[in-house]
Amino acid sequence: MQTQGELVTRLAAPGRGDTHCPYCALQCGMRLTGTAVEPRDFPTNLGGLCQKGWTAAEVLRTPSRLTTPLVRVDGELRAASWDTALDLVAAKLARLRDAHGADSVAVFGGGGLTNEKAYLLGKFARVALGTAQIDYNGRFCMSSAAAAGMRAFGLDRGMPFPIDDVARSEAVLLVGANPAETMPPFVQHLTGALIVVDPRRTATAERADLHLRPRPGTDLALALGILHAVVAEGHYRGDYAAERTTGFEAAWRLAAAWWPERVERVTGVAAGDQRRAAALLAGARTAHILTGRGTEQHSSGTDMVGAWINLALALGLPGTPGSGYGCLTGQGNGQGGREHGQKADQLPGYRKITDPGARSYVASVWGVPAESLPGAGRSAYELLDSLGREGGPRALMVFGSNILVSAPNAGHIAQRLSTVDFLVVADFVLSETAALADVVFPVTQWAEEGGTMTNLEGRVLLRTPAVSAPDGVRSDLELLRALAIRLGQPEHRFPADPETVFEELRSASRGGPADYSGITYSRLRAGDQLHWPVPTTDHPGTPRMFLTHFAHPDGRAHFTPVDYTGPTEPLDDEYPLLATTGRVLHHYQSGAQTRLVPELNAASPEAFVQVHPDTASRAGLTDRALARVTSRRGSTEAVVHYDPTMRLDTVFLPFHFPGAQRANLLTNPALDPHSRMPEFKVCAVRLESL
Ligand SMILES: Nc1nc2c(c(=O)[nH]1)N[C@H]1C(S)=C(S)[C@@H](COP(=O)(O)OP(=O)(O)OC[C@H]3O[C@@H](n4cnc5c(=O)[nH]c(N)nc54)[C@H](O)[C@@H]3O)O[C@H]1N2
Ligand SMILES: Nc1nc2c(c(=O)[nH]1)N[C@H]1C(S)=C(S)[C@@H](COP(=O)(O)OP(=O)(O)OC[C@H]3O[C@@H](n4cnc5c(=O)[nH]c(N)nc54)[C@H](O)[C@@H]3O)O[C@H]1N2
Ligand code: SF4
Ligand SMILES: [Mo]
Repeated sequence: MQTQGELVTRLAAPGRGDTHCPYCALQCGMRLTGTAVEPRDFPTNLGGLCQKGWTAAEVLRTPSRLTTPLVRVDGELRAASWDTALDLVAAKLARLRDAHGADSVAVFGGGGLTNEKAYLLGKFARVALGTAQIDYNGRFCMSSAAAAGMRAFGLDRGMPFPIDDVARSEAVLLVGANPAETMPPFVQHLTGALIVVDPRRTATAERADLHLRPRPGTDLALALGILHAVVAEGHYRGDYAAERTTGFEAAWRLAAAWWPERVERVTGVAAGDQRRAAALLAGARTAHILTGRGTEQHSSGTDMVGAWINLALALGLPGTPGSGYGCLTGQGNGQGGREHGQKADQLPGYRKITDPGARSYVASVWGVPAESLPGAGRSAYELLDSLGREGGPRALMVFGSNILVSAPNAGHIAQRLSTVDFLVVADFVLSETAALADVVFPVTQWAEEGGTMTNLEGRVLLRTPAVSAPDGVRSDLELLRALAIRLGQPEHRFPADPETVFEELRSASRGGPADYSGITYSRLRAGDQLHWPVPTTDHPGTPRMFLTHFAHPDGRAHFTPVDYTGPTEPLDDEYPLLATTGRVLHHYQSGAQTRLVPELNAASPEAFVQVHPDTASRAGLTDRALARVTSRRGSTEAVVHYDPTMRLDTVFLPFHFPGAQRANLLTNPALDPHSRMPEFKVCAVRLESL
């Protein structure tokens, strides 16, 4: 076994042009020479890149790049100077605040923002605007895994171990994740026995030793079935449970009723396969259970992840060297973006905004009275749903999200957005959401600016500017500073230099669960590999957490009693099929960036519905025909893709496409009670020919 000390590796200090991919949480190392991309060795990608990474520089020089602020005049967006746009926005926001109170202005952030941006955005909302109404797209992403991790371990760091532990693992159970398309270089780390849980036969499932194909929305029952098999076959690690956990008995009382044959009837996964999965995991000397959005984006997502964590605890994996449970965080800064205060209930360092000690500490760093800080605000969907309503916000500022395409029940959200008095969007391209705005600010992109990102392993890395920005654009930090000053804030309170902002973030996070106080730009420039927490500048970082104790006050991990309830929406004659949604290799999220890259667009030009040929022909549809897919909330158009490996009861749609092709016109905004995550991964639909 390696000790923490030996694990702290030092990479070669980054050289000129060295940066990281703008997209997902793998944060693959790359080098930009001019605008040509080359892969670079980094522990997550080991010299590999996916096609999105290879073509990432295209978005830097896209003809669609915004280079001047836009202001809506007589219904049309027209070019304006920075001063005009800034003065207009500040005056409008101040008027709304004076007339209707601070909560009349809302802020929506993103998990792609650097730590510095996420931190300053949270501070801008609470201090410059004084609003409680801030949340972000991470609520739509890994929030159920975060809530389940908090409940089980007392702390949420997506992977509490470095990625090379996965590479050495003898068995990996991947639940609702398709890294062969969503993080291709990650697949190099899957070298042991692989079990994949996915209703579809994905490119990842193709590589598996065992593919379990549950009906969408039934994972919780499946996890209980495998736990049942683990206990029934004598693989339960009672010694580990006694020493390191609490609560097994209560969790087992519920799981005991879910023997594999009963689970088979609910999930469609053969009892024998459940037992094989249990035996494979139990027989491995080291094993990992990793979850993705497929098992998290449900109205019972927190309990679903809780059920997989219970299984991991019964097998003795969390906090055991070489083994563990982790969530595959998705966005570039999906981890850091959930730690520094752009969440409705949060202050920097992963502190709670409702905790009086946290409030007074952070207020002292910010130089404001603790009483002036607002309380917790609404969660992302609830915030968007409240726009323009009695008591809801009348203005919205968006940084790093394209909600018109990516929010659930998108038709309804478009209607709510149309009722606000004032919509402000910062972006580098005219996303579908930006196109609706009253004011659009053109900002710098990844390779043009500095800042830190925290990848899916909790590893903090530094991006330094690799190319210069076009004339006319400013960074998000400069934009926030300019607005804050116009809103009456002292200049020193809103620095725009990333390193200065990071210095403040270090202080604000000191002593919090996500403690960054020992991280400095100079350590990162020297190539240090720093997984948080890093409480002092000579601390080596914490690649592996929980080795001696979990973060609950009793030092133990907690089993959670969870039971199967199933998806919110019933199937009936009108809506007889289950629709699930997700990603394809060539597009990123709402597609705002990747739809501008010709090579990616050519590979994946339009929305499709992946369906079993028999299911399609029952609806009168042939391969490549145009279909209408309809749910209780709306209809979308998609080209039929026959796939004989699909379940007969399930169709799949990617959510990357705009307008009438939006998968989110269908999705159900039923929210998980703990994480407030919407049920993106299952809703009832019918198929028709168009
Ligand atoms: N190419 C590409 N890569 C990306 C992104 C992107 O947009 N495009 N986005 C990044 C981000 S932000 C994220 S969050 C990650 C997401 O990465 P993943 O979690 O890998 O992506 P998804 O495609 O959303 O969902 C994974 C799988 O869940 C399955 N699934 C659907 N319903 C269920 C269910 O009920 N149970 C189970 N077990 N599985 C189910 C789907 O069939 C799908 O194959 O990807 C990151 N990487
Ligand atoms: N049906 C369905 N819907 C889903 C999902 C699903 O699986 N199914 N997944 C959900 C998940 S996991 C996620 S993460 C969300 C993601 O969906 P979105 O939140 O829409 O994410 P992006 O498409 O990445 O939008 C980012 C926008 O911000 C801009 N941008 C990028 N970086 C910056 C920056 O640094 N500053 C500023 N100001 N702008 C920037 C980009 O150009 C783009 O317009 O979608 C969710 N929606
Ligand atoms: S896997 Fe993710 S980080 Fe790596 S190149 Fe592809 S999109 Fe970029
Ligand atoms: Mo995500």
